Amino acid sequence: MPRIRVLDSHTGGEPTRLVLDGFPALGNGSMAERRQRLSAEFDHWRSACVLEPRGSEVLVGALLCTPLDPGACAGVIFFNNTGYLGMCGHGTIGLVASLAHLGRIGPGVHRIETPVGEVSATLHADGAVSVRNVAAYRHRHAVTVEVAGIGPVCGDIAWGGNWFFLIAGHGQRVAGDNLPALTAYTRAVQQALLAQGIRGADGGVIDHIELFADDDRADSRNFVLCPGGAYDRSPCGTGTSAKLACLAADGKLAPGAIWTQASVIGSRFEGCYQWESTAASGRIIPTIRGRAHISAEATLLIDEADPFAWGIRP
Ligand code: PYC
Repeated sequence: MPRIRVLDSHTGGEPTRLVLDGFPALGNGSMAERRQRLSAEFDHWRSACVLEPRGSEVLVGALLCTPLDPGACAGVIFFNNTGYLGMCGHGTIGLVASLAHLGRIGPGVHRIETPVGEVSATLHADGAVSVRNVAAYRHRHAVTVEVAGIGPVCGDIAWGGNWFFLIAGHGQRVAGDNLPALTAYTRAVQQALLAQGIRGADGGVIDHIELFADDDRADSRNFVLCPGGAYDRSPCGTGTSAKLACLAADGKLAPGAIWTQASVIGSRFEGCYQWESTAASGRIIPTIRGRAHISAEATLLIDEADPFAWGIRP
């Protein structure tokens, strides 16, 4: 019977299931090549791991891989209920906390290979983790999309390791007791962007939608819709990176200044940035700091006689 050994954690409420072993071998290519192979040949391993009955739409999976560069500490491929992610900030914080829990790493700086490039993570002595993300940038400012049942919605398109549509003027109440309305609103925007062919710079689908509001204990509170319809319980590491890129482009946050981003459930990340080269490039290197907690050590069993052995697939 196939067995998959996993370590579960959550980062600000958003879960990460780290796959330690049991997945098929994916070769020795880059993380982008291995992600492509996982998706094309072994996608049922993803669904077995994160879909019901073992998982849920909220869960993000992280396949631990041997890095190409022996100097890196790990490679990782992130996935969710509908497919694969580029980078994942909360997941990287979970990965680092998990490797520390296993005694595989200690405090210090660790390089990690992802499908969209290398990131580095600092495990601090107090257990917090800072992720120095891939370069983030705003692709388009003030894009208006016509949304069925809502009307025109204006937002920025930015890359933070995934593609985001960031909306400030939405008229929604960004609060934990308003989740169905926030989900319906952002789902409608996500579908409108797709239907109208509004995409990222590389033609990538804009599959994360982010709403912003004021917060008493942070610089901002967000609601982030993830590609598969769940909302991010954390403030979203790649979403906060995209936000920092927009703040930098608007001249609203200086390099090195701390931005505290709260999630819709009140968990928080701290973010700051440096220009990648010059301000004129518009590209920033974001750093996101947060904390993860380990929630389970488990072995998933795949019983071929189980009609839902590979997950309840749509
Ligand atoms: O933290 O970057 C993130 C993330 C992406 C999707 C869910 N969390």
